[in-house]
Amino acid sequence: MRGKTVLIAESGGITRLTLNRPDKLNAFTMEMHGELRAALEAANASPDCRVVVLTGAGRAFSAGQDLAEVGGPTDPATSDAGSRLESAYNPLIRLIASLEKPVICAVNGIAAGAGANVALACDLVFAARSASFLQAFARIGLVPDSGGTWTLPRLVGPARARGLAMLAEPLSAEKAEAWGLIWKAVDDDKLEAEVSAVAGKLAAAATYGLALSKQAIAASSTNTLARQLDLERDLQRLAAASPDAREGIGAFLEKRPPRFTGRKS
Ligand code: LHQ
Repeated sequence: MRGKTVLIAESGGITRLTLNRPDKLNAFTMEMHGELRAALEAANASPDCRVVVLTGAGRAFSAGQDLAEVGGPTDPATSDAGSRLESAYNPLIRLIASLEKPVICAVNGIAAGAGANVALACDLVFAARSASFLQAFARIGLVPDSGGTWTLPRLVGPARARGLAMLAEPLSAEKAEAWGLIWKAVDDDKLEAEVSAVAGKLAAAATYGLALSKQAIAASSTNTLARQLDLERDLQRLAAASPDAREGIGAFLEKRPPRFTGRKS
């Protein structure tokens, strides 16, 4: 299936979404937001989708908001950037964070502005060694958005978050891995194969359990230990009642590999 600004490929439980405006470094337009949201919602609703891979066409992952679309300093849309966040970026970040399937981001090249923070909202971030992460906002007088001011300090600590936000210098994939910003930096020519292997593994995993794990880890950022223990109790009860947990435990006892279906019930 081919969208205009987002390419969609579905195979073996993997939904691969490719941001597709390579001549503009996959900068986000409202059209791209619409197509990406629709594709993510469809993936979430489809029992055939067990994992989503998000990547970019060409030499970049994404350069963030298409600045031509928000116009120059006299364009009213620029002065109400907040409504663009409210209507497009914030729902996208919430959707990725609440998606009931793992979302892998394959950062194939530079991820700048909101492009960086969309990548960092994903569950597992792999980056090509030549890729970099750029909180470009300060270069144009803006504030990191798309969850960046929430994600960055949690992943790398406030000192590094302030440095990234204020200096707006590119951070290499290797440094991003060393700082704990991403899961892994991978040689450029191995990115696709490595991401496909991990996606294949997740496509055969206990999807519902992964969704509950994602939910628990997200909730931990505002929970006390006591509340988190209560949440783990409740989520474990749900997970343990699922067919995949019964299969997983049964397969362990029978000394055979599990065959997970990804079904909730
Ligand atoms: C672009 C863009 C771009 C349009 C490259 N837009 N064309 C939310 C809500 C509301 C308002 C504002 O913002 C936000 C969130 C945000 O994301 S704000 C941050 C927006 N992003 C940026 O500020 C990054 C802008 N891009 C760059 O700084 C550079 O392009 C980077 C460093 C990413 C890459 O540099 P180069 O490798 O030298 O590539 P280039 O600059 O030559 O870009 C190639 C083409 O892509 C070029 O078009 P052209 O027709 O001249 O070949 C650029 O104009 C276009 N492009 N980013 N964001």
